[in-house]
Amino acid sequence: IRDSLRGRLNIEQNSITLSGLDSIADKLRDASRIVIVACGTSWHAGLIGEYLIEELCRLNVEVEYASEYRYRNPIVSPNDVILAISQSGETADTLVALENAKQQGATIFGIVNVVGSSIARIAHAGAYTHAGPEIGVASTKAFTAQLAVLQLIALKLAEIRGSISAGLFRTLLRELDDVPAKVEWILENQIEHIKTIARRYEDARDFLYLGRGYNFPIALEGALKLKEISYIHAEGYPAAEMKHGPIALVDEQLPVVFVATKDPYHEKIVSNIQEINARKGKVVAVVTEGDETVTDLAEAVMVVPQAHEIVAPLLSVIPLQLLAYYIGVERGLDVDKPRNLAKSVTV
Ligand code: F1P
Repeated sequence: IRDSLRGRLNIEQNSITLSGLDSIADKLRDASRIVIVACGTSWHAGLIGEYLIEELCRLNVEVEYASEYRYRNPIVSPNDVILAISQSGETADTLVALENAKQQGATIFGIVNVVGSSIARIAHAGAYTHAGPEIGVASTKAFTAQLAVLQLIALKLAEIRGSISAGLFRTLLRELDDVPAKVEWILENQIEHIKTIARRYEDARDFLYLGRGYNFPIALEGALKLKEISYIHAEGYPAAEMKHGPIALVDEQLPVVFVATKDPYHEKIVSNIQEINARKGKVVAVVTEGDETVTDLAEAVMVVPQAHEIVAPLLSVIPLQLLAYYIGVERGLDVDKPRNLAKSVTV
């Protein structure tokens, strides 16, 4: 995260430097919509990108699985700006989706980690995530770096389009600058505790992950990490969708992980937790430091420092990545090389 922000976030000057974005500023000012195209973890980052850009820039955003976008017949116009997100920059589905959109005149902006990769080359402009090489197959630090870059893009775009107040811009810049230290706090203070939680749930057959607003894509990502690293079936859902189906799964065997950091909908999440408790599900929650509202309702809580709700996903995903990792370790699995997964899905 620190490397993704370095040289781009200028606190003294109260500004953001993203030369790739500057080069397509005219396109972005006039764009009627942005389409985000990605796969897997990168698609989850894209969902947060949608929430950020729609909230801060009041610009229509669609998020597409590249693996579907390439096979259907989407409407693409020369006014579209496509944000392509990919850790490897080589994912075949994303590459083909972009080639199709480019042929139809869309402008492609790449958010990739690997310098000179195929997606970086096909893009008209872009911003590298600078997350360094991922050692493991499952995307983890690439995800947080993607979120950091998306935050910068949304803020810069909001500035270009004049859709953000000077006060909120300044607040979010400072909040972003504080994120690396807060992540360090989580790593220093939560790991031993998360290991204990992992031991308690390593035998579970299924997990449910729930979140609302910015925490919904984090719930999806938490579930995906658990599937990838621990081979435990896990589903991520918007918290309010629970009553439209998944609640039928809840019994005393099921751990339900809530991403329950403080935000404007906190009371709603608390009542969702009570609904799970009433059905004897095992509640695990990611909560904000100092917030006690969930403590007595959960079997276990993982704590993250306070942050503005727009920036909070960068923090709340870390305990979920650690939980998946330590459950995988407890189960004796090779967490860096999960079975059946490839670092770059090039076919
Ligand atoms: C997309 C992705 C990863 C996942 C795994 C398989 O890759 O689905 O999110 O963790 O490595 O590929 P990319 O386009 O972001 O490189």
